[in-house]
Amino acid sequence: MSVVGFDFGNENCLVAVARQRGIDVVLNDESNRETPAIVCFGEKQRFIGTAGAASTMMNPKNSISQIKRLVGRQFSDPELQRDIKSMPFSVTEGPDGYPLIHANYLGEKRAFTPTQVMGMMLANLKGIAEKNLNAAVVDCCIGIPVYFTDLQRRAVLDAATIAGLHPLHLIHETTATALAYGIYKTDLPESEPLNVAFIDVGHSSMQVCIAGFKKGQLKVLSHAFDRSLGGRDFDEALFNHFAAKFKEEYKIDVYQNAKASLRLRAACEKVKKVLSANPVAPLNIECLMDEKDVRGVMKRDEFEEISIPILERVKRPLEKALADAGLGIEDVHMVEVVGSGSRVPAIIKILTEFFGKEPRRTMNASECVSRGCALQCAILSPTFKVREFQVHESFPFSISLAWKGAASEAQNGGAENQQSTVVFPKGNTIPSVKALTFYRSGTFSVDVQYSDVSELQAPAKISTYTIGPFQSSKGERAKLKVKVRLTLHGIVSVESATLLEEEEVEVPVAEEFTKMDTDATPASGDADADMQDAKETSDAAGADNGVPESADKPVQMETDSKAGAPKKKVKKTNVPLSEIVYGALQTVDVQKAVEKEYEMALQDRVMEETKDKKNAVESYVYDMRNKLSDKFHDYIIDSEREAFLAKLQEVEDWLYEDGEDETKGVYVAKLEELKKVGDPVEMRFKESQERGTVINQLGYCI
Ligand code: ATP
Ligand code: K
Ligand code: MG
Repeated sequence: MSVVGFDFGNENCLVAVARQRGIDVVLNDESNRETPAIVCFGEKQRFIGTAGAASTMMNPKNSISQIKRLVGRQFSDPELQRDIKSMPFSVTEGPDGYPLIHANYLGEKRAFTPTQVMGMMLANLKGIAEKNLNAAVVDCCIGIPVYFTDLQRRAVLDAATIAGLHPLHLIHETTATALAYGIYKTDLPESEPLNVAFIDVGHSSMQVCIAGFKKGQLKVLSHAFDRSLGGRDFDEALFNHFAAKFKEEYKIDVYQNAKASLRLRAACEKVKKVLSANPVAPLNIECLMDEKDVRGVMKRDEFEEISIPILERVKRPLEKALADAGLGIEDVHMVEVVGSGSRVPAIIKILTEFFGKEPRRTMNASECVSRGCALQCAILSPTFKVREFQVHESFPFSISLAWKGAASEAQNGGAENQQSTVVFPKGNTIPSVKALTFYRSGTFSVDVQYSDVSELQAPAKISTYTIGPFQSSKGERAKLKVKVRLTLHGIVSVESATLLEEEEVEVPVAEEFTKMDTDATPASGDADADMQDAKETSDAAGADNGVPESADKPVQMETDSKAGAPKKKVKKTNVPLSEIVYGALQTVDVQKAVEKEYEMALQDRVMEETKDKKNAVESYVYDMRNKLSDKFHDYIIDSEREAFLAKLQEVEDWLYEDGEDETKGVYVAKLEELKKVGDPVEMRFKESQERGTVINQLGYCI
């Protein structure tokens, strides 16, 4: 199996692989460690990653970026609405209320879901890993922001499926960073934990994680975030500043021109980076719009001035992380800053003031997430031996189960009797399984929902499960145990429903019973009416050990075969379950997307090979022409040389005219045609080199 970690950034992606000697961040085809998260749709193929970034300026409207902002979100999401305003490509509302991305591809208007586009990018990253490992990559860990909703997490899994990847763990980016920080430390305390605050400021968001480290383990104490505070916001502030300035000074409105906007934004990003190390930065763009060259300058003071609305928001997640961890400033022993967006000096200033100590940069700020992901993958992989290190992850949201009360079931119009209970409170360990007991007389449904949507831009309801049909033997309300799972990826689902029936059976020993159904009776005196219907029975992670009732044995009897005294036993029967996850792709749609991706990848490969073959013809022409006037000169008779040179010229002209856009086979044939003439010349030259003899112009040995 492959051991690979992916940091899928809103701007930059990194791939780390585990080798026996350690973790390496690998280079892409262009020898960069960072791969831009861009897909550029072309006339004949897609350009992804660095190639995509290179095509963006030529083809801004068909260059899709910032996909992390779009996956798993409703079109009406106000954050998405704000984001798409500054995106140069078209995003519209699909029939399901989710965004569709439009691009011209292969000369046609095409629409793609954000999940599909993310799949394209992941496939590209998978290819980078495969080239470096020289092996197929399927198993992996992918970093995700801690604030990703259930739906966003599902979208990442679907994107991974489209890319042919199988994530063993979608790990929170800051947790991956904390893991990469702690696993190599040999001086971690035995008892009192070392508390470290990790702050990641990326392209579009800021995340904070406070973790307590002890020898051999880390415990996440809290997560906090601002979903819309990152490096790009500074670019945008500069962009708006210069756009207004140029409108006045040069009478140009860059907002009306996708290419000019893109160029100005890129220039503003550069200005921001220069200002991280210098007090002043110039901005010059030739021919920005209407053939006008523009000039400007920005001082760091002024930059910080126009960035105040952004900088003011940095403190909030810090305060929240501290409060949720139940720590005071003095309890935070170390502050580590990562993410390239944190290079803005004003951010460091705020962090220093807040924590009363200088934040440190002991980690590789751009690589730590991918390294942590690869480490986590190595931990989960049976093929790797990794230092013993436990990660206790904490879930950032509170999840409830909601249902209509059983009391109303009997009465007419009791729809209002909506009840709910928190199944996984905020801070719950990941992964975890819990069981609830319901007493029902017929098919019923439960909703999985966020307990508190104030921190989220998402509808409260995640999914609905219909449980049934089932038959109670006595015709009364049946007792059902419903198991809910919070997976390693931070996705919640109802996993199984089991009908529990007590029966009188002959059994000799009683000890068999003690291990099951401690929840046999609902708490009758409970003030909360909900508890009549549902009762939490096990809460620790894996208390149920996550062992689902096996599907092929729908009826399980907890009885002993030996005869004995009559005893109450419980018969367990699996109850059918149907699931609706709001906004999630259906399995068939994912499968269709897998097929489409395969087709597009094939088209890309054919085009790449065609380009390679065309290039081979072109370089043969140049190379042979040079050699004919140089080292091959004396190995071909003059008249033949002249003819060959003319032929080469003819092919060169053809490459720029009729042969510009040919199929792979045509280029292969053309190269063969040339080689038929050139190869004998080359052979005579080689033979003479080997023999060290002089050969006359006719190619005969003297
Ligand atoms: P996210 O984590 O939000 O998904 P990402 O991981 O792609 O995004 P990073 O690569 O960590 O983001 O950071 C990218 C941001 O860092 C960009 O906005 C970029 O302009 C900014 N950045 C890079 N270098 C510097 C610098 N020297 N000074 C200021 N900002 C910088
Ligand atoms: K990154
Ligand atoms: Mg990042």
